[in-house]
This record gives sequence, structure tokens and C-alpha cells, in this order.
Amino acid sequence: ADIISTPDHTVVEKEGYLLKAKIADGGKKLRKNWSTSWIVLTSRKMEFYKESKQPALANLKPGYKPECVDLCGAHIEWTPEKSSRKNVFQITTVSGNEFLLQSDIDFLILDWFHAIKNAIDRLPKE
Ligand code: I3P
Repeated sequence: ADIISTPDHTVVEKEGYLLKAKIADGGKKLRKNWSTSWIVLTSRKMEFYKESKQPALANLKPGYKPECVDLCGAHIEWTPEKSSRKNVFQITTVSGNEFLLQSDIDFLILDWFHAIKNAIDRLPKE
């Protein structure tokens, strides 16, 4: 299989487009604003890009940093009460960042949920 690496040379476990809304930053609530995001999951973090071609560009431009989620100690849970959309789950980081992720495609969002949950469960809690 192809081994694809991120700008810091860790191995990509899963990548693809989902709808994303960041709803808190450091515990401070943010106005919900859904947008499509290219998500790259590695063993200990997720990176959010605008488009699928951006990880390669980030490799070339060391100054370019995607939004990054540290999965160490993070929580993941289904949160149907937080949206009118179907298939929404939330990731909460130790630093108090909260992200909602969503797809209308059931198998796709289930795959993502389990991939992220497995990554979190394999990591030390802090
Ligand atoms: C929000 C926008 C979001 C919606 C949110 C609205 O309005 O319509 O899509 O979330 O609902 O407040 P605005 O663009 O004016 O900020 P969902 O699509 O997830 O339902 P909420 O306030 O109930 O979270």
C-alpha cells in the first residue's frame, strides 16, 4: 500500500472531506459556521485543510500550518442535540477546543468516528 506522510512525516491513517464546525476555542464558545474540510488523521492528531491538495503544498512551504487537533486525552461523542443535521459527532480536546464533524453518508461518518475513536483509545490520556 502507498504510505502517505504529512508535513511532519507521520503516517496518514485516514483522509477525506467532511463538514466541520469549530464551536469552541480554549473553552470559549464560537459561532457555528459549517464548512467543508479535508481532514488528515494520523496516530495522534487531525489536521484540517481547505482542499485535498493543500497537505502537499504544506510539505513544500514549511511556514504553512494547517489547523491541528491533538488527540491525546481528547473525547469523541455523538451529539445529535447540537445540530439539525444528521450524523454529527463532537471532538473535544484537552485544551478546550470543540469541533463538530458531519456527513450525510452513514457509512462514511461511521468509519471516521471509529477511526478517530481508535486513535484516541490507543493514545496516553495526557
Ligand atoms: C446558524 C447556522 C447553522 C446552524 C445553527 C444556526 O445560523 O444556520 O447551520 O447549525 O444552528 O445558528 P447562523 O449562520 O446565523 O450563525 P446546524 O446547521 O448545525 O443546525 P444552532 O444555533 O441550533 O446551532
